[in-house]
Amino acid sequence: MIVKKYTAATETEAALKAKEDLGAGAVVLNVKTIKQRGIAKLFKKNYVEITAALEEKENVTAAPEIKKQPAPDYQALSATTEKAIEKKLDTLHNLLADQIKKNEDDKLRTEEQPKEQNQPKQEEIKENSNFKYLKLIYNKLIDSEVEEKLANIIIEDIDSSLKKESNIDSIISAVYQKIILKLGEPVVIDVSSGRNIVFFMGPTGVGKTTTIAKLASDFKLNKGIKVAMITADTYRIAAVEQLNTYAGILDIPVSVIFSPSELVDAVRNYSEYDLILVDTAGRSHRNLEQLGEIQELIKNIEDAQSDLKVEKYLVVSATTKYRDLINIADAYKDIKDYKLLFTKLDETSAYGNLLNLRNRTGAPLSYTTCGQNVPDDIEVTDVQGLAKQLISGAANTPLG
Ligand SMILES: Nc1nc2c(ncn2[C@@H]2O[C@H](COP(=O)(O)OP(=O)(O)OP(=O)(O)O)[C@@H](O)[C@H]2O)c(=O)[nH]1
Ligand SMILES: [Mg+2]
Repeated sequence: MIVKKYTAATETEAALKAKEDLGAGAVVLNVKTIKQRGIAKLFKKNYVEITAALEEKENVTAAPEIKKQPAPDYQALSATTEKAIEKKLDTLHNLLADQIKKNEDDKLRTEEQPKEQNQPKQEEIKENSNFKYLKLIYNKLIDSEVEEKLANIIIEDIDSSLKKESNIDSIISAVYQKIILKLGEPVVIDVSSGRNIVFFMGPTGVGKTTTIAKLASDFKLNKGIKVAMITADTYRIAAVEQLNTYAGILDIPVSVIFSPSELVDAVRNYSEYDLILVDTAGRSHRNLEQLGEIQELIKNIEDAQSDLKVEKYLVVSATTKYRDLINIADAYKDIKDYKLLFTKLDETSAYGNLLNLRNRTGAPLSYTTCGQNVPDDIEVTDVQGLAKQLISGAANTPLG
């Protein structure tokens, strides 16, 4: 893993610098505003410092003995970033420290009982402090509903890269950074380099239409982009009315289409618009015929070879069981290059599924929504916040 710091006037500029230097795979670990102090305040502006990281490709053919040596990049990482990250993780540290103390107290209490006295203390011998902390963090990840296999991989990776008897701060930092790299940088709608048509697909009732309304509002009112909407959801009268209502409030045109060929015509009529948001009817992942219709819609537009960039978002609810999410993702696997958009984060306290599905599909995260309010309850996935929540176990305070 390569970790470096970049400074610039804004977070976006600093992130761009990181991407130029480390490549598109770079992810932001931490953002800090550096305020000028004393007399410098008069002459210099505040600036932003970001810490970015790039996970190097794992060498599949590497001989096993490489593992024996401490990874040099990890050492560099601790030195350069620990301070900033430790600060951010203060709360987490306290929480884990409390938990450890509680575990130790419990252990002492158990040991005081005469029955236990004769038993060999094998566990204690085995448990060096790294093991103890990692076990605790592992339990927190499981509590956050990170799938067991993935939690094991994360913990084993960290374990092999740690110095013996590392302190809790560097262990938390290492896990935090690993999770951020696994979550990756969110990918969102970008109209800066040309016109976009964006398809929203996914199971019934997850919040596709509501999310479209939130995004339409943000792009039109906050970013001044010309937005149009199309709905292919003609299965329910109420669905068209729902989108029409939002369109009316936002003063955005909306077309209703009944077939893939009508979509091409509707898009042609919107040649003046920079962003076209397409709502599709909720599809059961068990109904492959309906899924085929969505594929056809997208293919028709891709084949039409207009100047439009075609983007796809698979909208899923954070409250859905992981096993069902896997089935949903499998059903959509023929639709290439989609992004994952998680809704209803306000209705769950365990965010493991975001990491699980991101890891399983390889599709980037994008936005998350955390309530029914249009336009407010949406944000670009807060990867840092999410990583912290995952390490501290099921969330007490929801994200967003
Ligand atoms: N709590 C919560 N509710 C949400 C969120 N997003 C949408 N909803 C609600 O979920 C319900 C369904 O939302 P829709 O936008 O109609 O969902 P859809 O995916 O378009 O549904 P279909 O078109 O029927 O497939 C509505 O009551 C929304 O207000 C969210 O982030 N949190
Ligand atoms: Mg809908």
